[in-house]
Amino acid sequence: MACSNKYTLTVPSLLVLASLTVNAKIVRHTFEVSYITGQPDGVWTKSILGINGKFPGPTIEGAVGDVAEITVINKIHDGQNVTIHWHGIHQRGTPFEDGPSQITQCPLKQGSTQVYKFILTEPGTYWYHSHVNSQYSEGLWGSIIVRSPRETWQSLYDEEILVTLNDWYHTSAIENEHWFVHPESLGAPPFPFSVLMNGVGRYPCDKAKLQSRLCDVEEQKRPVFRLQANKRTRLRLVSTSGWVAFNFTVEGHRLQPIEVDGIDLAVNQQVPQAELDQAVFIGAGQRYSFILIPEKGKNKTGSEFLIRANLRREYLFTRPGNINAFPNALITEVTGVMRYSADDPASQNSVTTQITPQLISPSFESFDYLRKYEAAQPWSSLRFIHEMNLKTFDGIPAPSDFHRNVVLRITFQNDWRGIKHGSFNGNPFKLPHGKPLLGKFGRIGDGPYDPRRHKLNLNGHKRDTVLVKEKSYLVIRFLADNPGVWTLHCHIDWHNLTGMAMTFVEAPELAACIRVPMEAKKVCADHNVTISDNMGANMGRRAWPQRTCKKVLHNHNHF
Ligand SMILES: *[C@@H]1O[C@H](CO)[C@@H](O)[C@H](O)[C@H]1NC(C)=O
Ligand SMILES: *[C@@H]1O[C@H](CO)[C@@H](O)[C@H](O)[C@H]1NC(C)=O
Ligand SMILES: *[C@@H]1O[C@H](CO)[C@@H](O)[C@H](O)[C@H]1NC(C)=O
Ligand SMILES: *[C@@H]1O[C@H](CO)[C@@H](O)[C@H](O)[C@H]1NC(C)=O
Ligand SMILES: *[C@@H]1O[C@H](CO)[C@@H](O)[C@H](O)[C@H]1NC(C)=O
Ligand SMILES: [Cu+2]
Repeated sequence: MACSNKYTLTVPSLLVLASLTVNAKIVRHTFEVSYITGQPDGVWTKSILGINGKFPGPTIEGAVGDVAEITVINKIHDGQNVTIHWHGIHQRGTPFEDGPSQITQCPLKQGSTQVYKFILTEPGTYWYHSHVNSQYSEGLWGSIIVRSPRETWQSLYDEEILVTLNDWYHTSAIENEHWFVHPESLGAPPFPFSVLMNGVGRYPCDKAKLQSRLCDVEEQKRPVFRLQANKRTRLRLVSTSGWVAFNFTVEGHRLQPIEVDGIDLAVNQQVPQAELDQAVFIGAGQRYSFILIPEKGKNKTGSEFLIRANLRREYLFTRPGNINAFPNALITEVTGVMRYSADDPASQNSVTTQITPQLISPSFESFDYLRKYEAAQPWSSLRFIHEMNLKTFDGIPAPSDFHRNVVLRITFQNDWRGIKHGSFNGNPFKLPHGKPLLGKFGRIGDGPYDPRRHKLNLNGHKRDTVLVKEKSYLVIRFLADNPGVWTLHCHIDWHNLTGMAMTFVEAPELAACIRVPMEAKKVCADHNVTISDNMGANMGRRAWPQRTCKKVLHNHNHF
């Protein structure tokens, strides 16, 4: 069966070397994970996985070279395990901090604590999310901003704003999973109920009431960013979606892309404003940074613009009997507001003195259905960013040659019970029980592949999450220079859940050199699981002596 949606793959592969700065500090957070109640789109729900009683989770802000030290405490009351994955963070030398449950770590059981500790090596926009089942669709996520003291495009902006987009479900992740992994779903994922921007949105209350759910129109909110007309803004966009992809635009502005998934882009500042793009198509897990370029004369004090995202419904599908019985109630558009306020003389002075641009937090206002904003332009009239035309700032091309080919065929098939599984090469991934994989080899099927047919865009197009269109192919070439076990999976959470995942073991001998810290052992011990230090022991290969390890790992950060 062809399913008309897109696949997102995560490649936690690392292409740049870490560098420690002199002013490195420790970025500390404590995350208490528990269920909270709330009404992100106006509809009351008890199935929100919050951090410290809030959804979305706090934004982690740090600088290149800083050590992130995040203490995660599992306070989920019903016995669910939890882990956190730091999406896009290289984890060079610290693969055991990466998060995938039962792959690189044992999950934290109820009551357990784990201190994650890793270095923020690359500047850019990242995010974190649960890596247990589909918990992140219940809100267990947040954003990560890593700044550089020498930010590539610092001269182009004074302030920053952060916009997140995601799909939202009124049914709990456990209900969704049970329903989806059941023949009756016919492979149609749980249909989203609404879409959120910065954790807020709206769902029709009349429909909610038909479903016996409490709903308050007054609780339907939108984020409002107050900016100053004379200041220039960097907008960081993060899609924390579990399934859907969005069209995104800011009315009255052009988008000058400067970063994608932590990769700084080359920017041609000579391009006339009218030739800049106005919109972007963004899939699950992806990020962008843009400089917002107001169209001529539009940055007037007092003017307001809609920040607009529309879910691309043509990539979703449903079937009768979906766990969401009201697919047509989905409001596909979610909006925020950008408001240019009067200049604040005090902060005007700070333009010159401020070293790090400030992140302007939004306020949240109820939807005002009567209010008129500047007429929204139809999507078809907007110029979209062409992903393949983006060039990296460093201009370093992709490796021109390769040593190993892996062909992954993305397929769906029914098992004997009639449950539809997503897979790579027809082998739905199954999580190991008990001991996590760490350094164990899984077999990867190699298929025929003809590089002559697969012309690569070698001009340096790089990112960690890519969209693979239906009935098409994508070639990923990366330098295997980060020893460890890494998960490659579909970032459409529902597809991953049924098996569209696999593991890469990079440089197994070297990976075996990396010592698993006591902290990881402790988390496993909470399950009465003992893990050995030596990942290589799992592989039936001879581990290298420590002396060799030291020499070869010389260039890798690790604790
Ligand atoms: C939590 O993790 C342990 C160890 O992997 C597993 O045995 C247990 O079933 C998990 N708990 C739940 C609720 O999934
Ligand atoms: C992907 O699915 C596996 C189960 O096969 C699960 O353990 C893992 O946490 C899922 N990842 C995400 C990001 O949800
Ligand atoms: C609008 O932006 C332009 C370009 O950044 C700037 O020159 C101008 O002063 C701004 N207008 C106001 C009212 O601040
Ligand atoms: C998104 O943009 C594309 C390209 O202009 C357009 O064809 C499509 O209708 C838009 N869809 C939504 C839901 O906004
Ligand atoms: C671990 O072992 C101890 C002692 O045998 C036992 O009391 C405890 O219930 C076990 N815990 C788990 C998660 O199996
Ligand atoms: Cu991710």
